[in-house]
Amino acid sequence: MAKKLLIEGMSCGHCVNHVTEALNEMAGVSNVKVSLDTKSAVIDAASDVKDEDIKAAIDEVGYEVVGIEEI
Ligand SMILES: [Cu+2]
Repeated sequence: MAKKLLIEGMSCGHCVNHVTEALNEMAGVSNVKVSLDTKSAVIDAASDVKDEDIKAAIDEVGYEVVGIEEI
């Protein structure tokens, strides 16, 4: 399913790359598109990908997921 992640802490293209890589490394996550303008990411997540695991992966690279919406 498609999900939109609201992410705090990104300030430049490097941040976008860090977040993009962290999401791409997750099993079951594909079609990662991270936007600095809207401080968000859109991903396709397999049904067994847990929101808490997404939050942990983003936290690990230094950013914070403040919201996850199904879209
Ligand atoms: Cu940056």
